[in-house]
Amino acid sequence: MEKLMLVYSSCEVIWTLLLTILGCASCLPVGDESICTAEELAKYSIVFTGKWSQTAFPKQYPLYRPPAQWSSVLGVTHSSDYNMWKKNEYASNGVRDFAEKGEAWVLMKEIEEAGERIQSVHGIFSAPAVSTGTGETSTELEVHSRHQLVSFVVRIVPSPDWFVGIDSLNLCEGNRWKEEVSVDLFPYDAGTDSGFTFSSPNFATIPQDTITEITCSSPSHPANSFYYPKLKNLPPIARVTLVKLKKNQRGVPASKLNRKGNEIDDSVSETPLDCEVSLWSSWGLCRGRCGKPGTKIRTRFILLQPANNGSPCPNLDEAAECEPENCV
Ligand SMILES: [Ca+2]
Repeated sequence: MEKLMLVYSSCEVIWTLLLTILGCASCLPVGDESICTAEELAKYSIVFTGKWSQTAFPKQYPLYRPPAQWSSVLGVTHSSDYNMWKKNEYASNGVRDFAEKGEAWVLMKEIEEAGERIQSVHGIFSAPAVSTGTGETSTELEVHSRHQLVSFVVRIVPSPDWFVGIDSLNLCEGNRWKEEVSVDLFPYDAGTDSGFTFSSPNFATIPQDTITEITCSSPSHPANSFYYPKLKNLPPIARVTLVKLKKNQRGVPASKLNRKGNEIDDSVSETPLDCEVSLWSSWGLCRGRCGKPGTKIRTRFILLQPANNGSPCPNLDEAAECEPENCV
């Protein structure tokens, strides 16, 4: 593990395979779903692509301090005896630290312990952080026929405790390894911080809640950064592609990377954002001459500027007839 920490802290080694447990895995109970008779080892490239653009997610899109970006990718190849994280279950302390602060140490310790205790882990992998919402990062990983599942997490930065990731993606299909798998990613809430918006201050959720998917309607609160009541579904906020590498091959085949723009999947999502205004102020004083109708005015202000052809803002002031008071 010392070696593992060192490698991770160097931030340079993209491909790491550090916990290799080959000895006794066969004496563990194995569920039917995890029987893999493919070749023992397979290598994959994994490419994480952010799709967190201001066009796709115009509401409260973080532009400064910090602008929208992604943490490093932290992942593990494992058997069905281990779960890094799971929807509707409680996040481990490690996942909490990673989702809230991008700190990997506790999570790596948990993975190491699972590897030692129940030999459910084959290796850890990590890829560098992504400095923009739409950037890309990649690394390689190795799966084993008894550890054919891939899980990872990437923190959404900035956010209270939000992340994207994959839970137990099976790369084996009977007697063969899958050639290529792409998965659209959507935001999750780790259930450990109650902030509503990307830049909410720290506010621990007590008691801790389970991990939930954030959708355009849940949590159902207009203040939520992903709340788009007119949408049916959020556009994907990221995408991950795993491509099986040939033996001794390093890096992602160019053909797999250069076809962006030709796929419907990669079209740019434009999410309309409607204008939101405050409630009306109370009516102002009635002004006018005695004996004649006067005018009073009330105002409201813009809470959210519209974007991408969302409904424009309505009038921000309104006048009404009234009877002047204290007139001369
Ligand atoms: Ca939360």
